[in-house]
Amino acid sequence: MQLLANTTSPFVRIARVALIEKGLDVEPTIVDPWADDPRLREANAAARVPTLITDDGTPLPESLLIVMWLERERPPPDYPSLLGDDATATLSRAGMALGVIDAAVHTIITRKSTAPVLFDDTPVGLRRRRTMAEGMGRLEDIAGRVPLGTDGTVPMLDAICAVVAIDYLRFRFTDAPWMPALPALDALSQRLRKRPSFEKTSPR
Ligand SMILES: N[C@@H](CCC(=O)N[C@@H](CS)C(=O)NCC(=O)O)C(=O)O
Repeated sequence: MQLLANTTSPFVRIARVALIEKGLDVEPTIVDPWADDPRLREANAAARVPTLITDDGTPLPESLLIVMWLERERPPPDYPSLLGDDATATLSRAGMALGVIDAAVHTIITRKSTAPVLFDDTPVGLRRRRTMAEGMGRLEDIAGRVPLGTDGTVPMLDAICAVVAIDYLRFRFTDAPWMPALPALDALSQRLRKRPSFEKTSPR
């Protein structure tokens, strides 16, 4: 099995955390998706990370498809569930975090193509910023009331996506004045950082 990955992508991190929590600590093969690495091009016409190549050579792109595949290949009770007993709530909260991640990645990528105009100040850029601030605010509200993804000891998809989101925002939008205070999510990130799956995959 091979995981084509880079060290900063939040989508890669979701897949890597899920793989490790399911007991598959695949050493990532680091590729630059922007340099059209031939290994990535061949496996995935979209040339995006993450792309997993399964043991029988089947390429599997898209972070959430990798999670779906894992849930099917390594199901509970033998392996921890990433969805828990209330899958609808878990998926709904994971969706909130994914909206934020998508807006953050879109902003970072589009900045490159709109320079010298700062994409962030365009109407679409402001919309993406609103998504980040509002999405994190909503998640923070939930995380302050109910513990995210603590069905047992292993984090579920909502906690994984929420921590991937906040760590990516802290990494790429350090001290952004428009970001609300996120004490519950910061605490969750600190707590999960003690797990090898989060510690090893921290963006750098
Ligand atoms: N929906 C995809 C998004 C993957 C994605 O956008 N990856 C970025 C890195 S954060 C990438 O490889 N970008 C290269 C490109 O867009 O050409 C997923 O969930 O895996």
